[in-house]
Amino acid sequence: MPTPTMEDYIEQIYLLIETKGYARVSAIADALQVQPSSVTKMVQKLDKDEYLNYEKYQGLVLTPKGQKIGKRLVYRHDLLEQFLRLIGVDEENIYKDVEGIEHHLSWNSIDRIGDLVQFLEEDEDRLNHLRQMKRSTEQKD
Ligand SMILES: [Mn+2]
Repeated sequence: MPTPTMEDYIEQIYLLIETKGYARVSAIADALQVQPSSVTKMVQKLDKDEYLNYEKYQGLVLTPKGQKIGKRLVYRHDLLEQFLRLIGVDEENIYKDVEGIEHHLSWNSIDRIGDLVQFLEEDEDRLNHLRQMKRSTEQKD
């Protein structure tokens, strides 16, 4: 299993490849706000662990194993954002909160949150009820 840091890299590399078609060391460094030298180091480790193939000056490609986990990590991030948004968390907190929790939940919890998101979205009344609760809680604060 990849560590949280490895997960962040695989997630960003997958996103970059999905949106731009390629992932350069400099773009990964920007996305994760780390030094390019740290990216090179981690990319070499991810290559060794068979998540990707890295050729200096030629860029990198995810292996099928890297693609599979990358897809799940991006799904998990998006699901958690969707969940926090649905329950009424303020927009300014959503990204940071997801980055803080995403590595620390089991896939079991992710799946149950997925069910809950579906449950809330299925019926407008459920969401309205929740929004009403939010309003009355905020009035008390
Ligand atoms: Mn993330």
